Amino acid sequence: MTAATSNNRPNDLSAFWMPFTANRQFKQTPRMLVAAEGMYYTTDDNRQILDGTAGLWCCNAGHKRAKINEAVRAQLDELDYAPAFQMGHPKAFELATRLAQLMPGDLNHVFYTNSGSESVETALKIAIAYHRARGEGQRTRLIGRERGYHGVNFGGISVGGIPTNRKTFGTMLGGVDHIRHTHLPEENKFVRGEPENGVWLAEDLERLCALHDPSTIAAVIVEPVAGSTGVLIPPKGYLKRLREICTKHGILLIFDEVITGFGRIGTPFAVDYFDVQPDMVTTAKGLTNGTIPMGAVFATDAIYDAFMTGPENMIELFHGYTYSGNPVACAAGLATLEIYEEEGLLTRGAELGQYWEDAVHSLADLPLVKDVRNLGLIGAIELEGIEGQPTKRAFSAFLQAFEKGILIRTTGDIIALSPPLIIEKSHIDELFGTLRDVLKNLD
Ligand code: PXG
Repeated sequence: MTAATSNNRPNDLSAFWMPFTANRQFKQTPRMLVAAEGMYYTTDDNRQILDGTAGLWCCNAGHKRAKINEAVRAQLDELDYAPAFQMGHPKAFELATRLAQLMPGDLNHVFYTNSGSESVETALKIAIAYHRARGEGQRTRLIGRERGYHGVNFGGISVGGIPTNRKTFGTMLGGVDHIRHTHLPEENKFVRGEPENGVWLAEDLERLCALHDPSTIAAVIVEPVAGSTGVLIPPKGYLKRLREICTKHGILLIFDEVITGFGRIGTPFAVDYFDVQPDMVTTAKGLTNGTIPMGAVFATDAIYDAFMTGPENMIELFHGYTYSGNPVACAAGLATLEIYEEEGLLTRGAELGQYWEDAVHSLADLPLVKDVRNLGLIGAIELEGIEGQPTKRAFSAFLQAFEKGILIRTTGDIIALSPPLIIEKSHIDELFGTLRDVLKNLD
């Protein structure tokens, strides 16, 4: 096997089993990124690719940010690693305090993880343990939603609702059920922003409460805006109604903000945008601008306090990761938050939102476009699939877009866009100009 240098195409691609990738197809015609700066990636054949997806929804401040890089370098020289259990280091506390200040309401406690998937597992476990700590140990059921994405671990795929991510992996966690998804393709076609129709979809939670008895349900987890499934914007009032039903039945509400967190929809969190206060929030991605893996679960005072009982020498929650609050990740997180604040990035999506919305919807006239959706700096273009060959048309758009110099994401026959929040109007023009060219000529 030949060793690769960062700028040369490796001779052997077989050892790396690539995640969520058509390995055989990719390895026949690899697409390699070797550098990135600002809004652009550089390929190994030295082409500039406009990043329409912020990596995988994570590089919200754009690429190669000097402040983050310097903070990481300095941290490695000062304290590379500190044990995470029964020991601390200053930056973990400093970052948690800053995060808690950024998050509205009384979501004042932060549990560190290394990814969105781990944040989800952590929140689900805390939910069940919280009820038990309060003497409601019968509350063990977890409710997710059809088409939901909550990462790839067993808890996450159990509450998740994307069939391909579940069907080959056995029987899942017990005691999980799903409310229906929020997509109304006929009523809400080509809607700009939040659809007017569909608040009633939240009542589906009452159906599951009646079926299971609400006193057996620990938590409901939803993405405020469903991302991975192809961007589904919640109908107006829907999340508020979910909150009301959860509160009425003593069920915890968890917002999975792995995508919506850190400015994606024009406010720091979806909690701000929708003005709904969940009991826990899961995050990752934008927390460190994608540089060093890190996630964080936010919990309310009430949840944290419920665990702070019993003998003080006892561990209150038997959960955590070797890398929970890793010093290098904390340094990256602190520097990232500084950039967000200095550059006003967490509200930039609101300033640019109208321009972005007009650009996304400018594609609605193309014959293959079946629906267009948007919120903040998220956009989705749903294509007519090719009969009997789902995903093929959108993937071919992805390949052509990459050839023409833009990076987009596809899921099924839906194109999802989520650029770095530093995007300028000229980049939006470039992105949608190129995408129109691609879609116009697509088979
Ligand atoms: N929850 C949500 C809502 C997510 O979107 C995860 C959990 C899992 O995060 P990790 O860090 O474990 O991957 C995610 C991840 C896409 C795409 O293109 C979306 C994700 C990941 C990769 C690609 O839609 N979301």
